[in-house]
Amino acid sequence: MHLGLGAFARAHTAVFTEEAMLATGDLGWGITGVTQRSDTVARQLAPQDCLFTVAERGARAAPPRVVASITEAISGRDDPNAVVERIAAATTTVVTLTITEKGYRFDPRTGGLDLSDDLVRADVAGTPPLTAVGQLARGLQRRAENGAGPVTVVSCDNLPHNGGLTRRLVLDFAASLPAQEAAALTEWITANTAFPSTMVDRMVPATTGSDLDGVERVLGLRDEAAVVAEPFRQWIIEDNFAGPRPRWEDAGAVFTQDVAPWEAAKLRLLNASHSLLAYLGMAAGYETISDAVADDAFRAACRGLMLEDVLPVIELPRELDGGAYCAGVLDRFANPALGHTTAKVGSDGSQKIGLRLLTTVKDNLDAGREPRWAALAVAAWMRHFASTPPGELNDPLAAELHAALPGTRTADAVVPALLGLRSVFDEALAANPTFEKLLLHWYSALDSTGLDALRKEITNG
Ligand code: CS2
Repeated sequence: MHLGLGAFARAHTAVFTEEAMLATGDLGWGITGVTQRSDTVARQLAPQDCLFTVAERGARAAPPRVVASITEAISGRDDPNAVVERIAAATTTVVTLTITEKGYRFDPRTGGLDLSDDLVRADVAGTPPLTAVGQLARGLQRRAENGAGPVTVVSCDNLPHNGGLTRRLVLDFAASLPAQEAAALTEWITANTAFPSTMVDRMVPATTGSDLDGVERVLGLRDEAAVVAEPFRQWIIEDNFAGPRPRWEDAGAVFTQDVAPWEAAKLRLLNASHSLLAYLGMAAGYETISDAVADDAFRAACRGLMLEDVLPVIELPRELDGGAYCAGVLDRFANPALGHTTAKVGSDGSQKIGLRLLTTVKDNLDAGREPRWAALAVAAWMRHFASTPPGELNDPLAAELHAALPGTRTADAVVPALLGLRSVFDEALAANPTFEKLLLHWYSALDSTGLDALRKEITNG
């Protein structure tokens, strides 16, 4: 099973699974993919027997390939009961997830399930579940009733400790059920499931019409479900499974006891500088990440963020050379053939900022250092937020955050107002004078001093 059948899942998880089957000859695997909020991908895949093309873009791109590891695509929105049934089937031994940060519906203040969320409440009350956590919990409950045996839930989203987080959210859901049900489900989950953490990496932009035309020219067929991706792909998986799984290691995945240092490197170096580029890029009118990273000053800011703010405060995996990793990240951002838009990477900022940047801000402040570049990224997000009409913002908190904004959009009005949002900044961080000073400085630089002065300041270090 795969929950969240977007472009990323097709270009990553489905490819690893197919390669594992090809490498081992064990063709017994197949993925039932579930779309979450929209049924588009399920509708695109169904009439083409769930076959789809992965077209790599950039230097050393492999020729397009047709991937066959998805065997069924269903719309979770339209048929939630089918999702529950499939999770509960004895033939399902692994459920992978790419549902994006907001799909987890957790409360960043507690790290637990957001029980004030309307959809979560409806799922707990017993309507056919529409949230991923509700589908998982109800599927596991049915599995227990069916005696369908152990299952592993594998989160593949850019969240720290994604396995432990997913487990906690499912257990929070279970605990909200009536007492007897709650006890039975909690006990079953404890005895029959594993929730390994994973780090996934592949840049996968949204597919455009011209991507589909390009694939059609090579393939000779119209593939409505084709995806484009960079050649690079990586999957680090905690070796903690409750039952059978595809031999993903034969497809290049790495199994390890401790994913945390890999997650930290990916999220706090790559994803954090991706966000920095997205917001600086949008401020300067760049449409793509490759255009933004070609701006010398913006590239220098990314380097500053990674080398000065992040590397000194994280613990890298032994196998990873920090400097080489950062250089590799900048090279990948520069891929001109990918067309990864700043708008896409900049979407859902309220969900990403905390995970990607604020831990780095705190770690530096705790060590008595100024997190200059991480603060620049947060200020650039604030500016993007305050200068874009709520209707044009792609962010689940757009309305809430806009309601908190003052009429005047100057740095000294906007920065304190957004720092007051407890769904993004905790109290201690919001009250930190060094952080606020940095935000005020960078916000004004972006807003009133102008981009050329900002570029000069960045370049001068
Ligand atoms: C990006 C990620 O959209 C975003 O927020 O930072 O999707 C990024 O491309 C992937 O995590 C790369 O593995």
